[in-house]
Amino acid sequence: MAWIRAGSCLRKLAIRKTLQQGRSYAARTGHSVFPLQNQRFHSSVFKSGPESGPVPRSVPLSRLSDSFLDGTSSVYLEELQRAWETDPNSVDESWDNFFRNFVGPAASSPGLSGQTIQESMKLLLLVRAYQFHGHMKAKLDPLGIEQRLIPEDLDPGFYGFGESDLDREFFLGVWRMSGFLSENRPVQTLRAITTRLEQAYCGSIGYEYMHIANRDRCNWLRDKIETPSPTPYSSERRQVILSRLIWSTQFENFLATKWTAAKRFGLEGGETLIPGMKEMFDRSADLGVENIVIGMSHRGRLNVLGNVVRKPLRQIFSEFSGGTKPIDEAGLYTGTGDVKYHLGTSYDRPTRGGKHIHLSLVANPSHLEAVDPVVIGKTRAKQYYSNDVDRTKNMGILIHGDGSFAGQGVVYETLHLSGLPNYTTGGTIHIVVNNQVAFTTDPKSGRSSQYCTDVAKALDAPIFHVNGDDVEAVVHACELAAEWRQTFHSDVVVDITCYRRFGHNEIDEPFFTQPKMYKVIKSHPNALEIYQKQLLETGQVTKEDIDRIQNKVLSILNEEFVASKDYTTQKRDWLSNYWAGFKSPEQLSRIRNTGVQPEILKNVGKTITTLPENFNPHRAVKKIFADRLKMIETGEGVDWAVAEALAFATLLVEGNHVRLSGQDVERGTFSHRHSVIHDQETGERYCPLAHVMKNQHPEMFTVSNSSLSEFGVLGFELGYSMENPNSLVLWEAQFGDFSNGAQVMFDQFLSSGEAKWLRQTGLVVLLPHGYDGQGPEHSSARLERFLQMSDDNPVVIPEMDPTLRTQIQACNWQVVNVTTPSNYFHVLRRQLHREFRKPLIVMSPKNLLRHKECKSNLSEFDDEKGHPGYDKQGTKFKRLIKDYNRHSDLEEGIRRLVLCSGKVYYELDEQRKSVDGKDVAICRVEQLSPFPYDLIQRELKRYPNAEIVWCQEEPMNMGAFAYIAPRLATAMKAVDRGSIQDIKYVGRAPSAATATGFYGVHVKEHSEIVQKAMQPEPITTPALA
Ligand SMILES: Cc1ncc(C[n+]2csc(CCOP(=O)(O)OP(=O)(O)O)c2C)c(N)n1
Ligand SMILES: [Mg+2]
Repeated sequence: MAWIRAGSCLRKLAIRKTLQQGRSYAARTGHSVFPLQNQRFHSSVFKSGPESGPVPRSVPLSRLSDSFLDGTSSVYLEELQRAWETDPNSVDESWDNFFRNFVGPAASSPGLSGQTIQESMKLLLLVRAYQFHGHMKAKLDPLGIEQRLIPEDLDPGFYGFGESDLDREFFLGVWRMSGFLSENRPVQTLRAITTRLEQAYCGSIGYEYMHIANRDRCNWLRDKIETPSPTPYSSERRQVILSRLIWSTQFENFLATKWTAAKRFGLEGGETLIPGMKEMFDRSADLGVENIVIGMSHRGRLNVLGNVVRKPLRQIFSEFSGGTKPIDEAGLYTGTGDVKYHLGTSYDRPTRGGKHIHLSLVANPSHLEAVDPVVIGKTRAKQYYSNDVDRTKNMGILIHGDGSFAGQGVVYETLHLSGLPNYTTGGTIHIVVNNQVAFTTDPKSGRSSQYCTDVAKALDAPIFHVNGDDVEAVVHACELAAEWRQTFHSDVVVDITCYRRFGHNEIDEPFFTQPKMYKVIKSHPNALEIYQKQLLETGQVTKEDIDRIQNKVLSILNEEFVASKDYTTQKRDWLSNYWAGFKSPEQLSRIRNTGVQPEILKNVGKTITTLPENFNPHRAVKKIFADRLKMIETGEGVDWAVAEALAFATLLVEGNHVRLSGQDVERGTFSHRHSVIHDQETGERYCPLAHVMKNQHPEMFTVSNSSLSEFGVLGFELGYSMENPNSLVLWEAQFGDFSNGAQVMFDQFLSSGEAKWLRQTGLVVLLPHGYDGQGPEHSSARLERFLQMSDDNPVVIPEMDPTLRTQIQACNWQVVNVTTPSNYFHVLRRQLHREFRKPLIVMSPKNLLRHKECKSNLSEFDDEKGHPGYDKQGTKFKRLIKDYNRHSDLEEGIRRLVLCSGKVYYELDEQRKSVDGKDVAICRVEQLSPFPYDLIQRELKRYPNAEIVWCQEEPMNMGAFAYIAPRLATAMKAVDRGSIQDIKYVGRAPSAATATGFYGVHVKEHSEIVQKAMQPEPITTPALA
């Protein structure tokens, strides 16, 4: 026991020196040992001092005799041993093993040495330290310039072991732990132990997994990591790996020589990503994966497109030469296009194992990491549509940069979706192309964490850091990640530590900011050179083999380059799969009615308003459902929530998938939806819409509360919506203004995705909006922003004839502010009852959810001739609701036409009633964008003498005014009803904040607005120019 304390500093130094010489402790340049301040080792344990006893003579444990065991033994151990001798099953398995190995079956031994126990425990701590911190010593940086501190607990001297102990045998025990400690080799020399630990944990791969709380998962990893000699790759495999690395390297070289000044964000310095990905995909395919959805940013994207996804090289080269825009051709919508390193694509790719795997690379904007949740949502949708219940056939892969992985919040938001029942995809594989720089920023200025991947530790995801110069290590880590994902169905990270050979892009000068790093890079051989040399030296390949592959690759690249000159863009692939038959923005799509047969309405209506017997809802909920049933039975007073549920139910009956997600959407922020109800006694949940049909697929209707994220969840739903057009996918914000946390999704994807990438989505976004005196942060969904992004032309009236109209198709999205339950029903159904898909932004109501006037009759939902809303085409969404007074086609006596949108209508109408304003007409613009020119003109003609007023509750610099004014003026001009100066504005004054925080002020402002809109005298607002 005493000798353990004799571990002096001198001894520590000696042992380090010896081990370094033996290369088993080969510390990397710049490594130094640092004290583990926060480790719980008491330093005195390792101190030498006058009280230290003599160092005992080493006795190999394997030659221990009974006499040795005569030494001191603890009472505890003796008792344990006695118990074991009586019944070996009465002690823990590890002790059983211990005694069997050290004491043998003979029951005569008097006890065990306390020294043996102490040493074993210290060795266990050493093993544990390697499992925890071995990665800190791993050789991860190809450039060798990274300064890392090696934790002190990786030093055997830290535990008191000295040089003389190296060849002494120690008892390590046999533990219920996989890997190193499970091999039934309880006795090993210290040298053997540390060599094994160094090989396992401190080579080209640094493993971080000890943060994972699950023992089985850790054991699985230990099994893989601590195997004594990982099976080396066969020479055939090595040739494949070599060939893949040659493809990766030559691809960049080729682009660099042909287009010297083009930006391509090359992969040079990280070329091993390509063989890594390919091997990962092959392994995944072997393990059952059929579909992979990939998201990645600029770095190496072209290389991935060409070499992994197998986008035809001639097409990539043609795009480099600027020949992307196809010749205008009827029906061939080209949109605005995007730069080549943002485009997406999908292909079937054969795998090494002879299978096929479908790969889709999702188009993405420049905004780093924004595509992450989109990829995950799309993957989840694929799983739904392919009935991939255990989520093993469809997988998402995200490739990140080191700077963006650490810096962008959406990474965290996406990671946190990974384990949620309605969002999980059974694990995403994350690969970080960690080139140790972000544009010009060093890691030390870009993150506070040690690794750029530390964010993933929140998830219990294993993280494999791998030296990007060691292609076989990269391949190994990638394969291991694939195995992890298919085994545990959870996220995993491969962090490829590499470098960036050139500047951020090819025309950028990296020496300006990273002179020392680039001095090293300049003379650093690339990964291919390193691998070739290694294979040649070990005789794995011949020079001829290498030349043959190099020449073959080069000749294919040249052939494709020649072919690219004649390459013409094929008809775009955006209508693939489920989208076949859908119309592009330039093709006419029939306008369909959205009314539903009355019997269907009644039937589904009853189903969704009836709760199972024996279910004990909350008293208030019971009443709500009783009221709902009455609405269906009487056909009167249908409210907002029932209208929405009817839209969902009827779409389900028609075979569509409906998915609504967002914060608290199950009950509804305003306690109006109650789409999931909870038994007050058992806590059981019941979702009426999940039982509209017999044997309805449990996910066919999905409503789900989400994590408290806007960016991540909206992105997820967007990705989900893009997979299959026969789905109504909705995201609801808690309050509309919170959606600005997801602004990138609106700006980069929803409003412009179709134009840039030719991908359609019918995603519905519900944004609670309206001025109720709740203050600046709960009033406005920032309608003006959505309208500002609408691309309908304010000065040109498009074809509005119902049989020829393509106005909505040609526009980027629809923005509505609907005022009746039935119109809400129709606008939702319209999303699917058309031959194209378009995002729909809904300013959804708050106080209208319970407003006594905001009700519809069931007859407004059906398609019965003669029922309200039925016209020549049937019952449809009303883009504009005319005044409810039965005005004829010409009303010369109306002195004012008030145009408005949203719930202010009810307040205006109330005021009109109170002042008996019979000479005022109020029209509701339900669809703000694209602007309903035809219907506006119809109303302008109906009231030829009316003063034209736009009334809104938002401040003048917000709301719809700036959008409406030029379009209304265009409509007026076309029917000779004046110009923009003739538009009168009634609404709040311009303001910095969206609303007042003082309720009294709100009430005053509100009454001024409605009074002004109904005042008998003409309205005098300063004219717009
Ligand atoms: C959200 C966002 N902010 C800023 C940028 C500008 N930008 C483009 S690349 C880049 C550096 C990215 O570094 P890293 O993630 O390490 O990837 P690398 O280029 O090194 O592969 C920056 C800041 C961007 N594209 N997106
Ligand atoms: Mg980087």
